[in-house]
Amino acid sequence: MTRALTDTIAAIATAPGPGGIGIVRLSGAEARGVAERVARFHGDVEHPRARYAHRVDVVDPAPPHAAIDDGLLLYMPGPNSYTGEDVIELQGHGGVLVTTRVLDAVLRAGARPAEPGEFTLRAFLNGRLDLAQAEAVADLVAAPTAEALAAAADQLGGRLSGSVRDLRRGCLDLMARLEAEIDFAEEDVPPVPRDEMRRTLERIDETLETILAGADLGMLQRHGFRVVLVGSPNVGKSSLMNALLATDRAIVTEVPGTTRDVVEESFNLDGIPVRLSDTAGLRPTDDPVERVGVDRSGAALAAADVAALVLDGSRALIDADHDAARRVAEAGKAAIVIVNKCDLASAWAIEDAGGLIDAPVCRTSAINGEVDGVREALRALIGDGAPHPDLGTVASLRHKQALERAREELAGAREAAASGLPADFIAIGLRGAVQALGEVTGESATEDLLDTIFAKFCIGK
Ligand SMILES: Nc1nc2c(ncn2[C@@H]2O[C@H](COP(=O)(O)OP(=O)(O)OP(=O)(O)O)[C@@H](O)[C@H]2O)c(=O)[nH]1
Ligand SMILES: [Mg+2]
Repeated sequence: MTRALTDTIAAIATAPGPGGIGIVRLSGAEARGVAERVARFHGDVEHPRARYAHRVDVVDPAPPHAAIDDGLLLYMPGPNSYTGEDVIELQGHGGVLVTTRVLDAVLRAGARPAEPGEFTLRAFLNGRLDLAQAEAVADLVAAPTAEALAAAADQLGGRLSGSVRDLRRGCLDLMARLEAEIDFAEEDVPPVPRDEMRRTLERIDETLETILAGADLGMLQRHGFRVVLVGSPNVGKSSLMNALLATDRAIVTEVPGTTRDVVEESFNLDGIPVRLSDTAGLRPTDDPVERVGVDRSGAALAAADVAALVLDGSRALIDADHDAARRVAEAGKAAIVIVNKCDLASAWAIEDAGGLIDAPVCRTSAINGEVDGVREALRALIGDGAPHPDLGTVASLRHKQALERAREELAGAREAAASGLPADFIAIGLRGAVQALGEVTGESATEDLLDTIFAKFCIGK
């Protein structure tokens, strides 16, 4: 990705497809000049006024200036714009072709196509947003649940950034005092009292620990996880799928071997998007179609985060159940056992499930819609750490790892302090922590990191 901030970029900012309004956005020093080459103002207007909606005809920049669209032009001069640069929005009719033609006209008038996330990258590079806030823009757009949306809005508002900046400032302050102690040891600079330093380091570490305690839930709210229903034929996997989704998504019949393909759908588990897969019953078979289905069950099991082994409580366990249990155990991932058909008389004691596989067991009656046990078992796998309301939510692995690294570096500093090592040794850990914390908010982000982050954005954002 180029880092030239001097050129003027343009992209369609609205979603592809027909809509009420289609917006082409420009950003850069030439935004206004480019726009004036494709816009004919209504009335006696030569240059657009800042933050004013002008009625314009959008025309081809080349003679004979054929009309393309008519709409509104908005001019947001830098530095008080989204990107910090001069920004122009051309709002026209939201057809796919017309919006594409407006963009084409703007490009021929001197702008270049924006890369994915380049508007937000510029906002970051111009100090309008820090890195964690810029990442929240993408999270906000992609939020799969209300909880993920609230967390992204909170992060965009700067709560996590504020906490991390406070911690970084605390480390920087201590580091500066230690460096003064090192540099002016001969002079009258008093050493930093070690007790006070220890307390400060402890406080910073405790805050980091509190923030990180909510990270797993924060990340799950954003990315969700995959659960696969596996088991021998006819135990009620598809019925469970339908009951959990509260729809008739998967085909259910009394014939063993009904499901052939993997059926996937998402449901909301207390704000966490769960991708649920129903699979073909596992059994040896001569039917070539069913055999492909069984292979696909194996692939779905391999791709899942959690395996749910489904058993039929109303009939004795068969070889295929033992087989399925072995495959789940061998997959080596988090697992739960669902004993289904509990509305019927049980043919075996639920404790026997423990002999099959070491995993939490729940009982269901899919046919009666009684599947809360599955939700509870899945919820229990996640644990109960929750994001701290005042400190902000960690919702990305990148942030989690950077904060964990900061803790490790601080542990080094604390150890050095505890063993009475000279100030230089303590400063090394502090410097590492400052670096790691700065990766969250962007003070110490490398170009490669920025490229990776912004490449995941959509074009026009
Ligand atoms: N009594 C009772 N019957 C159930 C229950 N769940 C499913 N069934 C019945 O069991 C039979 C098989 O259900 P499915 O959901 O198709 O089972 P499956 O595990 O998806 O089967 P395959 O796709 O063939 O592997 C159907 O006749 C269902 O109505 C339940 O909780 N109680
Ligand atoms: Mg099925």
